[in-house]
Amino acid sequence: MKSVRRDFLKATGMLGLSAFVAACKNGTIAWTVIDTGVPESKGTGSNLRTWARYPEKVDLMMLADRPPLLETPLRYFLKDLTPNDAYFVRWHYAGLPTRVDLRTFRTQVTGAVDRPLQLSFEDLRTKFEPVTMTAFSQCSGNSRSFFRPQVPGAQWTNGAMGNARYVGARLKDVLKAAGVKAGAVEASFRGLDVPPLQSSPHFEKPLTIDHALNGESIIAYEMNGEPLPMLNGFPVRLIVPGWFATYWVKALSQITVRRETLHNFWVDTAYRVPTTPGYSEDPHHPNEQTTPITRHPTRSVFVTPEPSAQLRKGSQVEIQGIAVDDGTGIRRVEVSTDGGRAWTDAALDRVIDKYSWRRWRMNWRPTEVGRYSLQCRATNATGETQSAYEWNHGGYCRNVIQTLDVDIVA
Ligand SMILES: Nc1nc2c(c(=O)[nH]1)N[C@H]1C(S)=C(S)[C@@H](COP(=O)(O)O)O[C@H]1N2
Ligand SMILES: [Mo]
Repeated sequence: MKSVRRDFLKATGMLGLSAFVAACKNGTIAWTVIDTGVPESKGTGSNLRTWARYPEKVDLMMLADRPPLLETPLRYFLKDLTPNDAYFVRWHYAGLPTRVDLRTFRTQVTGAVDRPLQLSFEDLRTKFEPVTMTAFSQCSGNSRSFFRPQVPGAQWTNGAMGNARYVGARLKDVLKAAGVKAGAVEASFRGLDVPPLQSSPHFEKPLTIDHALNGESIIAYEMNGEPLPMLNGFPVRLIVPGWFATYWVKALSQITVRRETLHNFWVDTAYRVPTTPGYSEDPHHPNEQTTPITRHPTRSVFVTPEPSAQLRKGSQVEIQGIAVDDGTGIRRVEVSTDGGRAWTDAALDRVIDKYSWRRWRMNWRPTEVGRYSLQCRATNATGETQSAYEWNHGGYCRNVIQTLDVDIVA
């Protein structure tokens, strides 16, 4: 399969705050397919793996091209914030927005409300108190390629995640402005992307009304000090901190307050996990009871060394990684360099923000030539930690202890 490289006419560039609105007014992106990328290995459909450059993005690992599934290389996780142009991308439908006119774009709030609203980008920026937060997001299928036995679906390694600083309006304030009627049970969220067939369901996800009103979720219009990239939800997206990115609806155009719970493919069939501890089930006897994916379980991931690294005997190595949970707070990260027999505490970097990842590091001097099996294990403030084995048929919510084999050479 031929890989593609995409280029685009950048409408925004590097801008000061005054130019921000003006640039966004013409938030238009022209997509042009030009040139080929460099195939890393062969594959088809959702298992394609090559490098590709999309509009507003650096070269990312492409798992699928239409709709784009783009994975962030590990080296971008060596900083507190993941750059917008390296942030991973996941859309379900090829009919994603590539052009948004801010003069006509609205986020509608309808359903069981006293005053239906039609909010422009400007309304969201100026009529509600701005909230700034750094939050971690991750696809529910992040790291799916490591499940054994293998499971179908996008074969992400560990790069379907990132950490960014957002500014936005509280979802609660927007819902209060509309006046949520008594008896409302859910608010649901839909973006500008359209399904390929009229009969396919819009990508629409619900939160319980209590969750939507808890004051934590925001409708973000700024990401790392810039407008959101088109591929990450320009002009506004929902941020549901501590919860998997499947709820972080991009190009948010419709909020519906509901008296009855939403039922669609995305709620009833996709994005569900077994109701068992650790969402784990026997590959030969999958669990019949499932429940929607929600919060991030406690987890740590190695960032460096990279899986392919060859390190020298006797050299000083700084192992680095990230740890996340649902916002309760990471208390401890331990590292083993001998396949899980002995564990040493890693040093935790400062707390960036409640729903941010926490970075960690540990010095290591390998003394022998050969293969070392590194492992990392995070524990959060409630004592939730990671286990050695978990499996589910969707390949979701992976948080088993990571094992990273590194080769030490003379
Ligand atoms: N409108 C819209 N929002 C969406 C999706 C989508 O297909 N359409 N996919 C969701 C899923 S499953 C993920 S993992 C994240 C990906 O966000 P990103 O592309 O900004 O990293 O967007 C979420 N929000
Ligand atoms: Mo996802």
